[in-house]
Amino acid sequence: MLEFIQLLKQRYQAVLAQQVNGVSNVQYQQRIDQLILSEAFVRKGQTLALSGKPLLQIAVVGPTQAGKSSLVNVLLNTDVAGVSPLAGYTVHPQGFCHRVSLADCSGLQRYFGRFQCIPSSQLIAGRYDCYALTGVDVVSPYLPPCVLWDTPDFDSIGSATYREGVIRAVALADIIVLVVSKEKYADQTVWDMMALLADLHQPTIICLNKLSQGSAAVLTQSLKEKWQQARADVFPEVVPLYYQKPTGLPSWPSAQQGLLADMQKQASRRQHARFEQALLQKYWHNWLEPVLEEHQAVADWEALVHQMIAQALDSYRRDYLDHPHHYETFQQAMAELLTLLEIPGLAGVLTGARKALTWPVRQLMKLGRKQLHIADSSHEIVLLNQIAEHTLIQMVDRLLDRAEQGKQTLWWKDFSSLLRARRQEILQDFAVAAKNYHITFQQDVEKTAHHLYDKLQEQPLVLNSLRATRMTADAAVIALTLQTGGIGVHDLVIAPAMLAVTSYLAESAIGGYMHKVEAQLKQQQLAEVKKVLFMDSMAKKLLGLPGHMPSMTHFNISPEQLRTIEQQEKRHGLRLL
Ligand SMILES: Nc1nc2c(ncn2[C@@H]2O[C@H](COP(=O)(O)OP(=O)(O)OP(=O)(O)O)[C@@H](O)[C@H]2O)c(=O)[nH]1
Ligand SMILES: [Mg+2]
Repeated sequence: MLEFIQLLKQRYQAVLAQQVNGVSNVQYQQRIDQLILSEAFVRKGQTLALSGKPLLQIAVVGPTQAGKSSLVNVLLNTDVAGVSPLAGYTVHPQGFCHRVSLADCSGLQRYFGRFQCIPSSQLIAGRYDCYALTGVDVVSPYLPPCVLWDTPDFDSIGSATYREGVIRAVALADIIVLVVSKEKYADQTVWDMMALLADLHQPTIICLNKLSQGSAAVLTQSLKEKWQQARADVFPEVVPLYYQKPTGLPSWPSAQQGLLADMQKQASRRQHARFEQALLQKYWHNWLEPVLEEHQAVADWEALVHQMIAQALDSYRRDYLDHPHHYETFQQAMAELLTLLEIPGLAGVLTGARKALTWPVRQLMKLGRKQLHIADSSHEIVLLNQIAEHTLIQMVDRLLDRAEQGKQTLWWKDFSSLLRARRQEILQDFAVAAKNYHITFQQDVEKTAHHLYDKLQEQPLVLNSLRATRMTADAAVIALTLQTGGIGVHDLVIAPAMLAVTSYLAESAIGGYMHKVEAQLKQQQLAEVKKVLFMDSMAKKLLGLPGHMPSMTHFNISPEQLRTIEQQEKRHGLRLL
């Protein structure tokens, strides 16, 4: 699950960074926050499971200049945290170990993952994937043994660059100390953050900083209203902090000295797994919305591919198989048949040519040149290539139509560019496959010729009269000329002698049989063209295209990936969808 959340987060970030039109920036930013938070919370669960006695983690959070770092110093009674009047001063999560040894914190590195732990003196602005842990040699009356985290703000202009660090530190916390000043407490960013954290069920206190005497009650009431708008849980305890002139620091009221130690008991670690599941379940559907929209687009694309291929096959049937002037394959079988018949007198016709032909004919056949020549001159191949080209042109048009329909516009636009870029390659592969199909299919043509020949032998009357006619001798010469490369396949279809032989046989005693084998040949041919050319070559490439969409602008998470993760979670008892 962790890897999947990371993947989803990266894709959201990439898509958002491309400033893709039509994408709701605010919504995507919110989802990125939810993903960062959930990733961190899952990591926390793993950390808790691995450590026997987990350390208490307290995070001080709030908007910039609220006095977070100052409060950390107050709670620790030192000046370890950097304080400055410059907004966005703290930019890295910094943990201070109070009555906890640094060695006990070693498990935290696993939690922080790609974030590197470096000494606080070496933290530099500009590199945000790091955090610091510092041992503090004091015993604070306000704190139980814990790691106290000073966190960066989440509202300054620059905070987007270090936001992940804030959320990491905040999600780790068992207790949240929200620091707001009277200037900042009403900011929407504060309450968005509090709303986001609600599902983590962390016990929280609110420190109202930079107070002037007498203003606490009014502000607390207003705070309560804000809290209730953002969260469903009980309004937390408020700690009013007043400025201490001599130290320049706010002071923690003595009446609430033991507050943080008491809150420890409320930390609900045992329920972590339940909260984690609820968190994922809450967001899962929303997170996947653009992923599922892409799946829908891919499904629409697949339907389009099948529809267009069905149309292509219809054209093939209409313009080739069922076209009286174009269908040449059966005529090739007839030509083969003629070479099987030993036609008297043919030798005479060919005497001159025969000597010259015999050797090269055999050689050519051995090399498969006969098939090549037939394939090169075939009208069928020309037509198939035309159909393929026409199909792809139509597909691009259809994709642009989809883009204009307004749903998933960018996906369809990018996809049509992808198809245009790949079109030539697909057509070239198709042309190669078409030629190979044609050559291989000659075996079926020859088989058909042999069936006819066998049938003729059962009808000696037909066979003999066929052998004896002049038209047969003429047709046989044409057949031989085709096979030696003298004419193209299409010439065969229009040669009168060939037509005469075909109609003679059609009207003879084997006419019915001839029609049957012709129909069979066509059927085999259609099945072969469909499988080898349109399914295995064209459809396969077209259906694989969505996988080549750029990951910078699209989620590209396959239904299989999604199914795998959902099943994996189901085994852990989590029903995501
Ligand atoms: N007047 C007054 N100033 C305060 C108080 N607490 C902090 N400050 C000042 O407010 C400024 C910001 O304090 P920080 O503690 O650095 O605030 P922060 O929330 O850590 O700010 P970032 O790190 O920028 O997010 C500093 O100049 C502090 O001296 C207070 O209680 N009263
Ligand atoms: Mg600070």
